[in-house]
Amino acid sequence: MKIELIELHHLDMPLVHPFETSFGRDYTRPCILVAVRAEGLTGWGECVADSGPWYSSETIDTAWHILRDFLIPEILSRTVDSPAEVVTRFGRVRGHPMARAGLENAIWDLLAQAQGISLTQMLGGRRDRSPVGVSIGIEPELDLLLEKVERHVAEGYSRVKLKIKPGWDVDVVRAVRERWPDLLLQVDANSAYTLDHTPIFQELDQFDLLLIEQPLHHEDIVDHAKLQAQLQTPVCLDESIHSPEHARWALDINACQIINIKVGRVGGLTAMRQIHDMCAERGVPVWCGGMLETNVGRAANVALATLPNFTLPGDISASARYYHEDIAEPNFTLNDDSTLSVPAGPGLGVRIIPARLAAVRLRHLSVPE
Ligand code: NPQ
Ligand code: MG
Repeated sequence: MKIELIELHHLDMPLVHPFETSFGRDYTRPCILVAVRAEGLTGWGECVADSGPWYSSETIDTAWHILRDFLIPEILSRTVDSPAEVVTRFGRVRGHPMARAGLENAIWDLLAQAQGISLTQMLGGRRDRSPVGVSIGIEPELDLLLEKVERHVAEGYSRVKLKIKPGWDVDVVRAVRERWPDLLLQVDANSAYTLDHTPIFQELDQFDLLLIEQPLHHEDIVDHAKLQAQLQTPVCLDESIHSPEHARWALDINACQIINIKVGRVGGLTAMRQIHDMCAERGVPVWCGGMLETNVGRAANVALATLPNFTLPGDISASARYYHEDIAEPNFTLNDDSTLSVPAGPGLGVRIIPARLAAVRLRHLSVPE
């Protein structure tokens, strides 16, 4: 297909509930939606960079720059018939995985639509639903956190992830575990600790957690290997894994027993699938991380999490938990078995509502104009 037009839409979406992690509290969520047009079809991809370099070093503005000045020119007016060609063309660009993923994923949607198949089919997924859980931010008080867990368990989520940081860890996990002895429970530190805190993680061992996510430095694998050797609970890496190579390095030194795959953080659906396959060969489970996506990114997550080695529930909650009015339909709603269904229809299976897109849009670029 000859790529005729590429558009970038910088959005700012008001969140239903503010979300607090060890790096701050957010009331709105920005993103860049990438639209790629060819032969009367439009493919969509979501770039999950944030306004500032908090979770990752990428930002909305770095992604905009890399997309506009380096990635878009690689494929505009060219013929693209497979995602692999896009990955090859982007090979000259180092870093900036979220920017690359936004555009590569839009190409996947476009090519799936052109073939009349779903993104799930194109990826090789064989399920029609993906297991999901809920990620709960740091709350001002323990009672408020317990109320939130209560609400989400009542809604039907079978797995809960708690954000932790020094001073908000062992007591919080103990309180939740005492009240819900059988709940699938895990924690995410977003790099808020060092090896000096090893005794805290050894204390957490008693609570039968599914995993401890990214306890140490955001680029580290060596210290994580030292920590994993002293724990029963599996360490899971998130921030440290930016590519299939990082995943291999981490597994080779036993830095973790589980990997959180975020398609943006690893640079697109092709790299996502490489990491998935390599982990499957080594018997390492993976699960789909979340970045507070709109229904565009959510649809991609639900599709990719149908791959067979996504055996743990993903951070992919129902749409209504994040946004009052999403820019795409249909909304995702929770099934009785704590899953989200893959939408029917080709590609991502969601359609953009142009008036809603315009209402939350801060900036727009169209090439050619
Ligand atoms: C994680 N996500 O697994 C991330 C962290 C995260 C659902 O816990 C704006 C930009 C908001 C980046 C919220 C979840 C974010 C963000 C959370 C990253 O570590
Ligand atoms: Mg995480």
